[in-house]
Amino acid sequence: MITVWGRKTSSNVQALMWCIGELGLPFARYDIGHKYGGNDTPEFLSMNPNGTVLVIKDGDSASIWETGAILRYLANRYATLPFWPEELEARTNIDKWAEWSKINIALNFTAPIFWQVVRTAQQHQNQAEIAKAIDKLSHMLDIAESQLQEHDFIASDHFTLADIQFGHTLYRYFDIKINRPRHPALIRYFILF
Ligand SMILES: N[C@@H](CCC(=O)N[C@@H](CS)C(=O)NCC(=O)O)C(=O)O
Repeated sequence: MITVWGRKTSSNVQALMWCIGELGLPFARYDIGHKYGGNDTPEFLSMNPNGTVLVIKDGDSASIWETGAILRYLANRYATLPFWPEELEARTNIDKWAEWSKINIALNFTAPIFWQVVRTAQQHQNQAEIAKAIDKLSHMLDIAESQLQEHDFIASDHFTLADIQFGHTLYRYFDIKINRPRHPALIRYFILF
């Protein structure tokens, strides 16, 4: 049984729950963080000194934090081909796209675009900054667009762990009101999910 501490509105929790679903793992999840609080208690901080969500335990394992590490842990322990292949070169290719998605897509989207558009009152939004951030992200998405013109999924022609790290951010990207640049292969890929 995987125990998850993290509110379902967190994009990290969404990535994890997608992974748990794909791997068919039993789980229990507790809403922690943001409006639910609970991430500044001594009990929580003893599991994750950062005070952020999410955290998991697998059975009575030690606590694990950092979403990327958690996804890799679950994949190492429970996944099979082609989601997380054993062969080093194939696995590293997936890991490369997963890491790229976390660093380049999630970071360039969440704070500079999502928080500005969704969490900031309209009168405080800086439209010029938002447009600049969309332009910066767009150059990253051009790389994904080229990859998706060649492959069905972000790392290869199969659904893998990298699609969870990439796809969970797209869910928000396509859900909010912004001027999105044209990326037809990206749209084709997104509607698969
Ligand atoms: N690098 C960490 C980031 C953790 C993080 O910043 N989590 C956010 C939610 S996505 C958080 O805990 N925010 C404060 C809160 O929800 O109270 C990871 O990938 O797990």
